[in-house]
Amino acid sequence: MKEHDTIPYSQLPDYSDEERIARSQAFYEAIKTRRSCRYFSDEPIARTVIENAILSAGTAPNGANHQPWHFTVIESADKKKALREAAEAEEREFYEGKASDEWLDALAPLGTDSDKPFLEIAPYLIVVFGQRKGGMNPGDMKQNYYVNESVGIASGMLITALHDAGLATLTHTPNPMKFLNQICDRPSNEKPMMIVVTGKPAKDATIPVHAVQKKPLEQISSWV
Ligand code: IYR
Repeated sequence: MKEHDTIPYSQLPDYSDEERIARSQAFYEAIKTRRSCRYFSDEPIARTVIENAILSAGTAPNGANHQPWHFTVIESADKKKALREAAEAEEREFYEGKASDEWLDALAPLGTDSDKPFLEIAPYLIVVFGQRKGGMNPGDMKQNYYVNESVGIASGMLITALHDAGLATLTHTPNPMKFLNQICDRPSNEKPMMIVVTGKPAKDATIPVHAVQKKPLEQISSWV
């Protein structure tokens, strides 16, 4: 097959409207139980689950199909410790000065602070990188396009796949997070976008009530 050939798009099942409504409803029921979790169990999780979720993320729509992402899964205790130390140092600066009062007020209902024990407790920290340069093939150094959008969508799909496998996640974004390149041994043209902390919730995990309130359909959509 050559680069410009086409193949039929024939993989979508032809559901009835009724089936589509039932399936979309069931999906909503499942995804609305997703929460950002800040209390993890250290129970191990099979590596294949994470690999499958990354494969799912890798199917995301993206610029020119360059697939401008890389996922580093941190499982070693030493690396987790190094990441926690670096992230907490940034977070201390954030909470103790860098963040505006308005920002701190907005975070108050979540009860977050600079202490991030989950970074050492959770079995996996998936660090998501966006590649400014790359292309389809290993070694390519072509310009990539819509990197933020592409990696944002892929990260959403990663989180959705992990949730579907019954795992809790937290998107964690210390700022700045360039230290992740060194910990993950990634080149400097890759931009760390977020850490997806992954595992089972701790037995006594709680979530802030603030996080449960979702905007109703009328507020988040309009039909024209
Ligand atoms: N990165 C910090 C602060 C933080 C910022 C936002 I916006 C949040 O929704 C949550 C936290 C932290 O992780 O504590």
